[in-house]
Amino acid sequence: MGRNAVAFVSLSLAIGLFGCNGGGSSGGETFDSPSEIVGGKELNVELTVSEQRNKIGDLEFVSSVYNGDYVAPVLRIKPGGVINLKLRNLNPQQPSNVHYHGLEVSPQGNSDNVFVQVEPENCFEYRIQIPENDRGGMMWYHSHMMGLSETQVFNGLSGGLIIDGLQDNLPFLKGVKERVMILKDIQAEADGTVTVPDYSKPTLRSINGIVRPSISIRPGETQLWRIGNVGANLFYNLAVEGHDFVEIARDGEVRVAPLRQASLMLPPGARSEVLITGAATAGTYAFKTLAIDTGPDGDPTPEELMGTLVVSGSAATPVTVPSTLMPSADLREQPVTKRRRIVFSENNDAGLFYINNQLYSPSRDDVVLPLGSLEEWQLVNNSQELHTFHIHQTDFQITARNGQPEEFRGYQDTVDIDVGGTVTVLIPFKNPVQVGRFVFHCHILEHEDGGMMQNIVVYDPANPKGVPDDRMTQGKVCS
Ligand SMILES: [Cu+2]
Repeated sequence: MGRNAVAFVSLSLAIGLFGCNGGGSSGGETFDSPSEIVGGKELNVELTVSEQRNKIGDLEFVSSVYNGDYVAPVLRIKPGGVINLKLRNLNPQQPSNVHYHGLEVSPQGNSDNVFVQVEPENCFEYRIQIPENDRGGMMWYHSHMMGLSETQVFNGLSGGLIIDGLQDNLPFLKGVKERVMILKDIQAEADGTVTVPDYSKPTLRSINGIVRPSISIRPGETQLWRIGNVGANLFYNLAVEGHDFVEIARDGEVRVAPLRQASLMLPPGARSEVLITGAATAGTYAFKTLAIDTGPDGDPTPEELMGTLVVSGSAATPVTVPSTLMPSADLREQPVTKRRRIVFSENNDAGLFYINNQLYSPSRDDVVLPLGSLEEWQLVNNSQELHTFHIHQTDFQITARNGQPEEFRGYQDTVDIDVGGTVTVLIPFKNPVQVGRFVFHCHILEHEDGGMMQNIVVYDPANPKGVPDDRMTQGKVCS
């Protein structure tokens, strides 16, 4: 939080203001999947950014979105495939760009280059080469426009991206019903305009743009929920009354072993792929995001109803989940090449957010390291609110939280750091596609835009001058 640190309006008032459809614990619209653009080894897609009127629940608003819809299309691609994405920016006021969150792809040129700036009326053609060895999972794409990320993602410039293959690699998932869930929230002024969120006011959360959907499942039926927190700032802590989640992938990375959880914490930017099995007893069960203590300076995050799980129909046989999923290399067995301390702090009143006491500068390279490194970073939260560390072009392994060792569960690309706490991570920089200049930052986008981001350069020791400066990459007038 950094603006308008005012006490939160009560949830009942929030519901009253929005006049949420369904108006209570159930009776909302039926769950529906987001639209998809499905590619095989090649995905050719055009995303047009423009201001459009949309309606979520009873809230009508005009915001900057992809292809006319508040819920952008989910992109599907196979491992080894190529995404050819043409971004057409018809927003008359703001430049934009696209970041491919979670992908271990090149940060250079027209690949996943966050320094790209596509001015109004201009176009840019991205080419993203998906690794052949990707094991499948849920990623996402969103605007990463410096200083405007919060505004643009909050308006609607974010969507899901699924790399196929999870079901092939985990055969027990064959025949399991899949539900993609895109989580976002929106607020609008009285005239329907959308700017930046103010969490002292109510915000309207939705799943695939549906407010409090009812989600059906049979007793004993196991479903795969692929959940992405693709909003600008908010945390989610999801729970379904009477049900557990069995997490099989985090941030698009298959877990070493399944992890049963009563609630599922999703910091901004995080994804989780979970199995849920319908209760033996038919009925309706509340699907909530639980209250989260984001710290004295954090955004209010009260408990809210997200939807309703409706258990009905003939009984099904639950899927048996094996005790191990897919092996991954435990990075603790490899030598660390360098240790760093990355401190998150802020001047909350001024809305300024720092990493190692510095505000972001695109012209300054903060971390420079050779390809082949395995670094250990201690992430330190020296502020009075949660922060969420995210790094581009790689995943990391958590080894400790607040000084306590963590069991190895697999890799991820996003992690929250407790107020006054620490998280220790091992980050591999061993894949030649990582060579280039990219960023790490807090994924609370208000904080990223407010300075909590740094540049990192990975160079090839055999060619130390071989990192091109892509920081002035521009779009062209659309043809
Ligand atoms: Cu932050």
